[in-house]
Amino acid sequence: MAETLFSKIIRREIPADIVYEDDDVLAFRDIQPQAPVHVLFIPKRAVATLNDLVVDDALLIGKLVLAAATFAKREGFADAGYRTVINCNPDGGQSVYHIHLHLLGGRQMQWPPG
Ligand code: DGP
Repeated sequence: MAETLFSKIIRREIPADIVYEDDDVLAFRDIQPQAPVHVLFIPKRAVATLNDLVVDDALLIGKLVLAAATFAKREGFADAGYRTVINCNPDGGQSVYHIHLHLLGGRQMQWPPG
């Protein structure tokens, strides 16, 4: 897959407001926040889209979700609630082709999202 700017963020070649990191996952604040809290959780091993996942990636994707929940608890808004989103391809609104989980919190979310 073609490298994206998220690989440069992982390598600290471009700046980002990094808020969480473990061996497999990095998280940083979205540059265009859609909520008071808007953090992107990415695997350090790049996968382009949800469509490219294979069974061996299941643990990695689980770790993204767990990292988001851990962050929400740590920041104190887990009980109030939040939304997680993974966009896929153009109709899903994906613009960066390094899979990422959006964590949105700090306000009431609406449904349907539009
Ligand atoms: P998506 O549309 O699901 O592919 O989300 C990509 C998100 O990435 C979008 O909300 C804006 C964010 N983004 C794009 N470029 C940068 C960047 O250079 N830094 C940060 N922190 N976020 C970025």
